[in-house]
Amino acid sequence: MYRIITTDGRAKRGELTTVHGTIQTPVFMNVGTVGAIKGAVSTMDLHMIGTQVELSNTYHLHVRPGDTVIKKLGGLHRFMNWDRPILTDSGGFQVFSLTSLRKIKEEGVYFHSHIDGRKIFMGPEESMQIQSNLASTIAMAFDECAPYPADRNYMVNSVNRTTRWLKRCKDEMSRLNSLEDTINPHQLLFGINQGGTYEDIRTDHAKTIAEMELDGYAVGGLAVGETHAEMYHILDKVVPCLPQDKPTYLMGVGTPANILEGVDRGIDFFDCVYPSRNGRHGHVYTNHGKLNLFNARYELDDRPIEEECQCPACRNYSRAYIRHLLKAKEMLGMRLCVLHNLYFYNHLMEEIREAIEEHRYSAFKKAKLEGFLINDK
Ligand code: PRF
Ligand code: ZN
Repeated sequence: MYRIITTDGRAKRGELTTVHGTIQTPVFMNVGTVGAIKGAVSTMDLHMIGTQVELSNTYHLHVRPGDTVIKKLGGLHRFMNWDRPILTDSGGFQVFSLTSLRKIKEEGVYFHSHIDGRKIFMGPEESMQIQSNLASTIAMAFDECAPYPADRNYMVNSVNRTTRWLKRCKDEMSRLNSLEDTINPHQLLFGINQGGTYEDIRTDHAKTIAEMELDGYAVGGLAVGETHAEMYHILDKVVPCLPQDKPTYLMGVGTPANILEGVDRGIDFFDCVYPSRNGRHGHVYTNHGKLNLFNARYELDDRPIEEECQCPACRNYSRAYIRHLLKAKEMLGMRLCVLHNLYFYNHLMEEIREAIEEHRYSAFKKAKLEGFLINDK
């Protein structure tokens, strides 16, 4: 059940109530592709840094350890010891970005595993069955994220197939949710809008899926090579075509600036590997831009990464110490940077929610964006 608490311009402050608790939106989901946040971050850590939703991947967990194994162990929540909401991506994106020798057919996709090369088939039904076995809170529809750029003819065919796949996802999900041995019979299904940067294909598709009464609506196929201006333009056109009483999700996005702009265009859910990936490389976010802790200027810097930050890294350690850990290749160095970055994103979302509640989002966004530029000049 999704409820809008208040709005400020197009920005929405809402909440989505699920069987695993209520999600305050706008929210940033923390990415744990294989059921673990990269950088040796535990679910105990996630509680400490304010994570609301964990995101895992259908394709990865199907390949290893296997969704049937996870089902036997009580589902993904129990397996990874995380009791708050989990969103699983459908495999639609990962199959296209990770695997080789793919063949896309009407029934689904034939491809080779990126782990051992074995042949796998995944279609809408298989994706729903795997996500039902994982028993995530929110399942994503099986879609094709078309390459960028793709010609118009390719895009029309791809999007039409994604629409037919979505109908099959919906049917299969309602069948699975009514089975006796389903771990989470209340699993939600989000549909995914596609269409690249073709405005008319996008909006036509959005209107079509808007009528399918899904639990939420994602905008996929963005942040795949187009400019930020193109991405924002598509959001300007597409979000108004999606149901206003359902949550929206901008998949795989993005930088703190992208999130501020997405919220401003009515987006409720975000996810991205940036905070964990950058953290593993010693790149940390601050309100004054990103820092590279490998830089020699931090050798004797006794200050925390960010003065006011309440994360476990900033409350206990200096830039100089974390830099030393990174250079000595001690795992703790990476871990502290990832914890700081995820805390930074989660905390940014908290500030965003507060700004919308107080109807000062526009000024808040402007001040944040100006701050981010300071170190990047
Ligand atoms: N589809 C799915 N997952 C995704 C995407 C998509 O288009 C993207 C695109 N940025 C990220 N993750 N299923
Ligand atoms: Zn910090």
